[in-house]
Amino acid sequence: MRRRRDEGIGLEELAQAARNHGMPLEALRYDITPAGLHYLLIHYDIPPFDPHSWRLEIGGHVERPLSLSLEDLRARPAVTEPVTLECAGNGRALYDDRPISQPWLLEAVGTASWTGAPLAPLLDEAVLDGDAVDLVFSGLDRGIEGGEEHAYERALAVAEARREDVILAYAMNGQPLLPQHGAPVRLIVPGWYGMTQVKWLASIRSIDEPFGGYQHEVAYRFQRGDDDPGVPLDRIRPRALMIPPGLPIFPERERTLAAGRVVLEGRAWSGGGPIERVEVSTDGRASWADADLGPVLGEHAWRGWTFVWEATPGVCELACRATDAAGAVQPDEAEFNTGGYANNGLQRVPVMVTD
Ligand SMILES: Nc1nc2c(c(=O)[nH]1)N[C@H]1C(S)=C(S)[C@@H](COP(=O)(O)O)O[C@H]1N2
Ligand SMILES: [Mo]
Repeated sequence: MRRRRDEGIGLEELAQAARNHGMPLEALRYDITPAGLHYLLIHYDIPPFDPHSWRLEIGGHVERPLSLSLEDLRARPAVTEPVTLECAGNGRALYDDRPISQPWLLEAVGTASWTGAPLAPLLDEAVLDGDAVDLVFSGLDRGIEGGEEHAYERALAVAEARREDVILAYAMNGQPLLPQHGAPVRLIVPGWYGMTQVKWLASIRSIDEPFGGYQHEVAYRFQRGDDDPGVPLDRIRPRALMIPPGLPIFPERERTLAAGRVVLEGRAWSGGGPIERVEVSTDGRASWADADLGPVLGEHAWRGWTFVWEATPGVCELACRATDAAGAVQPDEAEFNTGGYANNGLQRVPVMVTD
């Protein structure tokens, strides 16, 4: 089931959009997104769980399987880190042709301060077998997708899972995880798109061959056409967003502002390294100038930027563009792919400037 942009959205997509809200772009003003404003993506239903009887099982190809309670995890040394999460489907509804799924515009992003136990020491305790290839993270939630019933599961290669900033998080912004964000415990893999950040974690299984689950083999692949086997999505591509300036017009959400000095502000992030440059255009992408970058909040958190604009009367189109430390630059338009993923094409904000 596919839909063209000029066909608008249908009730199935509205059902997803009503469950899974985005972050209103004005919330780009906060370094750390208040939990209630952070975007949400839940494929199936929020599963029931009891924090007192919840256990995390670590097993499969390991020498010493572990079974941990929430108290066990909380008793371990903790790490707190600001991490920007973005859904791989962010921007999907802006492609000319897309699959029917979550119809994001640009708002599937947020940055929380996540606290949890680093995963690597737990893997050391369990002692992975020498033949371990992937670790499979299973959620408590189940559903049917592509006609297959399954638990939500994603895997990581052993070396990636052992990175010191990969944590099993039990707190978000200093509070226990909310049900919708994966309580009691979720995986956080800084730099990777959202599908990796398994919520409602139930088990971690060490396996001796590459994982072949649905969310790897069918979903979350960048495929240029139906015959292209594609490659799995992994790290977040660079993107800058701005807070749409001026006043919104209800319900169209067009913008209007008075001529004069306007401070544009926004955030930029990338899973490919820290943000090194943000450029802004106020003339429909004819010319670009550098924005001022704000402080670095953390290696895997978005970076604030500001740009002073002398707005003159008329209709104009604003845009912003990020470059990361690896030299990756946001494209004008992202490349079509059948899943509607990784659309980091430029945000364009038409504004009516009045006298
Ligand atoms: N168990 C489970 N984990 C999951 C999901 C899910 O549906 N089930 N959705 C994933 C996707 S696609 C995204 S983008 C992020 C969203 O995390 P958030 O809702 O806390 O923002 O969670 C990921 N983890
Ligand atoms: Mo996602």
